[in-house]
Amino acid sequence: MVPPKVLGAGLALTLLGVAACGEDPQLGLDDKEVCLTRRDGVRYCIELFEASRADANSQSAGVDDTTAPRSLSGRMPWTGLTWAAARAACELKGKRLCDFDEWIDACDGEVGDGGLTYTYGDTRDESNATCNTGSGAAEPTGSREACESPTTTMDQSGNVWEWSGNTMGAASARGGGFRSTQTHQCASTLMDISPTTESPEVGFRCCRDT
Ligand SMILES: [Ca+2]
Ligand SMILES: [Ca+2]
Repeated sequence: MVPPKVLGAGLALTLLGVAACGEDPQLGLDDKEVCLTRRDGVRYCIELFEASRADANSQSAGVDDTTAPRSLSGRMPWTGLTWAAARAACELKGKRLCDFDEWIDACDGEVGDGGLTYTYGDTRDESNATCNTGSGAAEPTGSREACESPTTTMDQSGNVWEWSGNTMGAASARGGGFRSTQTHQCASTLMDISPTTESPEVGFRCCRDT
């Protein structure tokens, strides 16, 4: 039998190894992301959670607009900012917004045109229990465990719409929000919204090149 203190040392080394990559000095937690293959064969990483301010928690979206956003569970998402402000926020940590195909394929689980209709499946959940799609307010990131895509991203359907695209021409808000009982498909785009709109229903998540 292995002595407990040896097991403890091994665990400590493992945790150190994980924490060494992108450790946040304020929270001591790493951003959560998954790295996938894009349609052109290039690898990229997309954050698992909608972005939240560095000082957000489960009750408050925070007020710190100048520190890099986080991608963590249990934090109220950062909303009410323009597409350009969302892109700038991602750039604070060397990331960018997700491009159309990156965002969609992470949501639908299949590289290319195919994939799930909603992040949780092909049939719309009329109970609105799977994702936050039939309520009056945003929820902390990752609140609905079943609102998970095949690639393990959370809340791509519902909760808050997410700014995507890295040029003004490609700017769009995707995936539906907390009021979107019908339009929370992976391919859903918020119509009639200018990139300069600041809406409490629109947030973002960041991507990066590998
Ligand atoms: Ca796809
Ligand atoms: Ca969302």
